[in-house]
Amino acid sequence: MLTVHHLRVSQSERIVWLCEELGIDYDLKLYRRDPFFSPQALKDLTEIGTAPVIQDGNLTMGESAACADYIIHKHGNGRLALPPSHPNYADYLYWFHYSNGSLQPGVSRMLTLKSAGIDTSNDVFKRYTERLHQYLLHIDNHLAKGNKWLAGDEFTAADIMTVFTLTTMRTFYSLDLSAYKNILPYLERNVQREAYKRYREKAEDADFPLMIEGPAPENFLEKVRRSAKA
Ligand SMILES: N[C@@H](CCC(=O)N[C@@H](CS)C(=O)NCC(=O)O)C(=O)O
Repeated sequence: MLTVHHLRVSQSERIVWLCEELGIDYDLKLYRRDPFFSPQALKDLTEIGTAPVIQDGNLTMGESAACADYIIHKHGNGRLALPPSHPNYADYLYWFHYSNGSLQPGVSRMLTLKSAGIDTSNDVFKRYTERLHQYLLHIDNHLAKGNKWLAGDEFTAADIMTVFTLTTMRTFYSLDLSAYKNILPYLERNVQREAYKRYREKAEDADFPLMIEGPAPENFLEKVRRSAKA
Protein backbone atom coordinates (compact mmCIF):
# COMPACT_ATOMS: atom_id res chain seq x y z
CA MET A 1 0.00 0.00 0.00
CA LEU A 2 1.25 3.47 -0.90
CA THR A 3 1.70 5.80 2.08
CA VAL A 4 1.66 9.59 1.68
CA HIS A 5 3.12 11.74 4.47
CA HIS A 6 1.54 15.19 4.39
CA LEU A 7 2.66 18.20 6.39
CA ARG A 8 -0.44 20.35 6.79
CA VAL A 9 -0.35 23.60 4.79
CA SER A 10 2.58 22.62 2.62
CA GLN A 11 3.53 21.48 -0.86
CA SER A 12 2.73 17.89 0.02
CA GLU A 13 -0.89 18.95 -0.67
CA ARG A 14 0.04 18.24 -4.30
CA ILE A 15 0.50 14.54 -3.60
CA VAL A 16 -2.72 14.10 -1.65
CA TRP A 17 -4.61 15.95 -4.39
CA LEU A 18 -2.93 13.81 -7.06
CA CYS A 19 -3.95 10.56 -5.31
CA GLU A 20 -7.51 11.84 -5.07
CA GLU A 21 -7.57 12.75 -8.77
CA LEU A 22 -6.24 9.29 -9.67
CA GLY A 23 -8.68 7.58 -7.31
CA ILE A 24 -6.00 5.22 -6.00
CA ASP A 25 -5.81 3.55 -2.59
CA TYR A 26 -3.32 5.14 -0.24
CA ASP A 27 -2.69 5.55 3.42
CA LEU A 28 -2.47 9.18 4.54
CA LYS A 29 -0.31 10.26 7.46
CA LEU A 30 -0.79 13.84 8.66
CA TYR A 31 1.68 16.11 10.44
CA ARG A 32 1.44 19.60 11.90
CA ARG A 33 4.21 22.19 11.66
CA ASP A 34 6.27 22.53 14.83
CA PRO A 35 5.81 25.51 14.93
CA PHE A 36 7.00 26.29 11.41
CA PHE A 37 9.27 23.43 10.26
CA SER A 38 8.62 19.68 10.10
CA PRO A 39 7.96 17.87 13.39
CA GLN A 40 10.56 15.28 14.44
CA ALA A 41 8.47 12.30 13.23
CA LEU A 42 8.55 13.68 9.68
CA LYS A 43 12.22 14.71 9.91
CA ASP A 44 13.04 11.12 10.84
CA LEU A 45 11.75 9.76 7.53
CA THR A 46 14.41 11.22 5.19
CA GLU A 47 17.78 12.95 5.42
CA ILE A 48 16.27 16.26 4.28
CA GLY A 49 13.20 16.04 6.52
CA THR A 50 10.80 17.95 4.27
CA ALA A 51 7.33 17.10 2.95
CA PRO A 52 6.10 15.36 0.91
CA VAL A 53 7.41 11.88 1.61
CA ILE A 54 5.95 8.74 0.08
CA GLN A 55 6.58 5.14 1.03
CA ASP A 56 5.86 2.17 -1.18
CA GLY A 57 7.22 -1.22 -0.14
CA ASN A 58 10.93 -0.66 0.57
CA LEU A 59 10.93 2.77 -1.05
CA THR A 60 10.98 6.02 0.92
CA MET A 61 11.16 9.10 -1.28
CA GLY A 62 10.77 12.89 -1.06
CA GLU A 63 10.60 15.68 -3.69
CA SER A 64 7.10 16.44 -4.87
CA ALA A 65 7.83 16.25 -8.62
CA ALA A 66 9.52 12.85 -8.20
CA CYS A 67 6.68 11.60 -5.97
CA ALA A 68 4.09 12.79 -8.51
CA ASP A 69 5.87 11.12 -11.44
CA TYR A 70 6.35 7.90 -9.46
CA ILE A 71 2.70 7.66 -8.41
CA ILE A 72 1.40 8.50 -11.89
CA HIS A 73 3.46 5.76 -13.52
CA LYS A 74 3.51 3.10 -10.79
CA HIS A 75 -0.04 3.46 -9.53
CA GLY A 76 -1.97 5.57 -12.05
CA ASN A 77 -1.27 3.91 -15.42
CA GLY A 78 0.22 7.17 -16.64
CA ARG A 79 -3.02 9.10 -16.10
CA LEU A 80 -2.63 12.87 -15.54
CA ALA A 81 0.63 12.86 -17.51
CA LEU A 82 0.64 13.31 -21.29
CA PRO A 83 2.52 10.67 -23.32
CA PRO A 84 5.20 11.57 -25.92
CA SER A 85 2.65 10.80 -28.66
CA HIS A 86 0.32 13.56 -27.42
CA PRO A 87 0.51 16.86 -29.37
CA ASN A 88 0.78 18.76 -26.06
CA TYR A 89 3.50 16.53 -24.58
CA ALA A 90 6.11 19.31 -24.60
CA ASP A 91 3.68 21.71 -22.91
CA TYR A 92 2.98 19.12 -20.25
CA LEU A 93 6.69 18.56 -19.57
CA TYR A 94 7.48 22.26 -19.63
CA TRP A 95 4.80 23.35 -17.14
CA PHE A 96 5.27 20.33 -14.90
CA HIS A 97 8.95 21.28 -14.46
CA TYR A 98 8.40 25.05 -14.50
CA SER A 99 6.47 24.76 -11.23
CA ASN A 100 9.40 23.61 -9.07
CA GLY A 101 12.19 24.67 -11.42
CA SER A 102 11.33 28.38 -11.68
CA LEU A 103 8.06 29.45 -10.06
CA GLN A 104 8.43 27.94 -6.58
CA PRO A 105 12.12 28.99 -6.25
CA GLY A 106 11.07 32.47 -7.44
CA VAL A 107 8.65 32.86 -4.53
CA SER A 108 10.92 31.06 -2.01
CA ARG A 109 13.77 33.41 -2.87
CA MET A 110 11.60 36.42 -2.07
CA LEU A 111 10.54 34.80 1.19
CA THR A 112 14.19 34.21 2.12
CA LEU A 113 15.26 37.76 1.27
CA LYS A 114 12.38 39.25 3.24
CA SER A 115 12.89 36.95 6.22
CA ALA A 116 16.57 37.94 6.26
CA GLY A 117 15.35 41.54 6.65
CA ILE A 118 16.73 42.81 3.34
CA ASP A 119 15.87 46.41 2.55
CA THR A 120 13.22 46.28 -0.18
CA SER A 121 14.92 49.16 -1.99
CA ASN A 122 18.00 46.93 -2.41
CA ASP A 123 18.85 46.19 -6.08
CA VAL A 124 18.89 42.41 -5.54
CA PHE A 125 15.42 42.54 -4.01
CA LYS A 126 14.17 44.69 -6.89
CA ARG A 127 15.70 42.38 -9.51
CA TYR A 128 14.11 39.25 -8.01
CA THR A 129 10.77 41.02 -7.55
CA GLU A 130 10.81 41.78 -11.28
CA ARG A 131 11.83 38.18 -12.06
CA LEU A 132 8.90 36.84 -10.02
CA HIS A 133 6.56 39.14 -11.92
CA GLN A 134 7.96 37.66 -15.18
CA TYR A 135 7.33 34.13 -13.91
CA LEU A 136 3.72 34.95 -13.07
CA LEU A 137 3.12 36.90 -16.26
CA HIS A 138 4.44 33.93 -18.23
CA ILE A 139 1.68 31.73 -16.76
CA ASP A 140 -0.92 34.47 -17.18
CA ASN A 141 -0.01 34.97 -20.87
CA HIS A 142 -0.13 31.22 -21.51
CA LEU A 143 -3.63 30.97 -19.98
CA ALA A 144 -4.72 34.06 -21.95
CA LYS A 145 -4.10 32.13 -25.18
CA GLY A 146 -7.18 30.01 -24.46
CA ASN A 147 -5.45 27.29 -22.46
CA LYS A 148 -7.97 26.08 -19.92
CA TRP A 149 -5.26 24.07 -18.16
CA LEU A 150 -1.48 24.45 -18.41
CA ALA A 151 -1.07 21.60 -20.90
CA GLY A 152 -4.08 22.76 -22.95
CA ASP A 153 -7.57 21.23 -22.81
CA GLU A 154 -6.68 18.45 -20.38
CA PHE A 155 -6.15 18.83 -16.68
CA THR A 156 -2.77 17.23 -15.80
CA ALA A 157 -0.22 16.88 -13.02
CA ALA A 158 1.35 20.13 -14.33
CA ASP A 159 -1.66 21.92 -12.82
CA ILE A 160 -1.37 20.00 -9.56
CA MET A 161 2.31 20.94 -9.30
CA THR A 162 1.64 24.63 -9.97
CA VAL A 163 -1.45 25.45 -7.88
CA PHE A 164 0.30 25.14 -4.49
CA THR A 165 2.68 28.02 -5.29
CA LEU A 166 -0.19 30.23 -6.47
CA THR A 167 -2.39 29.49 -3.43
CA THR A 168 -1.11 28.00 -0.15
CA MET A 169 2.43 29.33 -0.64
CA ARG A 170 0.97 32.84 -0.54
CA THR A 171 0.48 32.53 3.17
CA PHE A 172 4.27 32.32 3.62
CA TYR A 173 5.05 35.04 1.10
CA SER A 174 2.14 37.46 0.74
CA LEU A 175 1.98 37.46 -3.02
CA ASP A 176 -0.54 39.83 -4.60
CA LEU A 177 -2.06 38.24 -7.71
CA SER A 178 -4.52 41.05 -8.53
CA ALA A 179 -2.65 41.96 -11.72
CA TYR A 180 -2.89 38.45 -13.20
CA LYS A 181 -6.38 38.35 -14.64
CA ASN A 182 -6.09 34.88 -16.16
CA ILE A 183 -4.45 33.20 -13.18
CA LEU A 184 -7.35 34.05 -10.86
CA PRO A 185 -10.12 32.22 -12.83
CA TYR A 186 -7.64 29.39 -13.43
CA LEU A 187 -7.25 28.97 -9.66
CA GLU A 188 -11.02 29.04 -9.26
CA ARG A 189 -11.32 26.19 -11.81
CA ASN A 190 -8.79 24.12 -9.90
CA VAL A 191 -10.31 24.49 -6.45
CA GLN A 192 -13.75 23.59 -7.85
CA ARG A 193 -12.52 20.10 -8.72
CA GLU A 194 -14.07 17.40 -6.55
CA ALA A 195 -10.66 15.76 -5.95
CA TYR A 196 -9.27 19.09 -4.68
CA LYS A 197 -12.16 19.37 -2.24
CA ARG A 198 -11.56 15.79 -1.09
CA TYR A 199 -7.85 16.50 -0.57
CA ARG A 200 -8.75 19.49 1.64
CA GLU A 201 -11.11 17.42 3.78
CA LYS A 202 -8.91 14.33 4.12
CA ALA A 203 -5.73 16.34 4.76
CA GLU A 204 -7.55 18.47 7.34
CA ASP A 205 -6.60 21.58 5.37
CA ALA A 206 -10.23 22.58 4.77
CA ASP A 207 -10.30 25.19 7.54
CA PHE A 208 -7.42 26.97 5.83
CA PRO A 209 -8.35 29.80 3.38
CA LEU A 210 -8.30 28.83 -0.32
CA MET A 211 -6.11 31.83 -1.25
CA ILE A 212 -7.57 32.26 -4.71
CA GLU A 213 -8.37 35.99 -4.40
CA GLY A 214 -6.17 38.69 -5.92
CA PRO A 215 -5.06 40.70 -2.85
CA ALA A 216 -2.17 39.37 -0.77
CA PRO A 217 -3.38 37.04 2.02
CA GLU A 218 -2.32 37.30 5.65
CA ASN A 219 1.22 36.10 6.29
CA PHE A 220 1.36 32.85 8.28
CA LEU A 221 4.98 33.42 9.26
CA GLU A 222 4.13 36.77 10.83
CA LYS A 223 1.24 35.14 12.69
CA VAL A 224 3.52 32.42 14.10
CA ARG A 225 6.11 35.03 15.11
CA ARG A 226 3.45 37.20 16.78
CA SER A 227 1.99 34.28 18.74
CA ALA A 228 5.52 33.16 19.78
CA LYS A 229 6.16 36.67 21.20
CA ALA A 230 2.75 36.88 22.98
N1 LIG B 1 11.61 20.69 -3.44
C1 LIG B 1 10.98 19.99 -2.34
C2 LIG B 1 10.71 21.01 -1.25
C3 LIG B 1 10.12 20.39 -0.02
C4 LIG B 1 9.87 21.41 1.07
O1 LIG B 1 10.64 22.36 1.30
N2 LIG B 1 8.76 21.21 1.80
C5 LIG B 1 8.42 22.12 2.86
C6 LIG B 1 6.91 22.27 2.89
S1 LIG B 1 6.33 23.47 1.79
C7 LIG B 1 8.79 21.54 4.22
O2 LIG B 1 8.78 20.34 4.38
N3 LIG B 1 9.05 22.41 5.19
C8 LIG B 1 9.32 21.99 6.52
C9 LIG B 1 10.79 22.00 6.85
O3 LIG B 1 11.59 22.50 6.04
O4 LIG B 1 11.14 21.51 7.93
C10 LIG B 1 9.71 19.31 -2.82
O5 LIG B 1 9.15 19.71 -3.86
O6 LIG B 1 9.28 18.33 -2.20
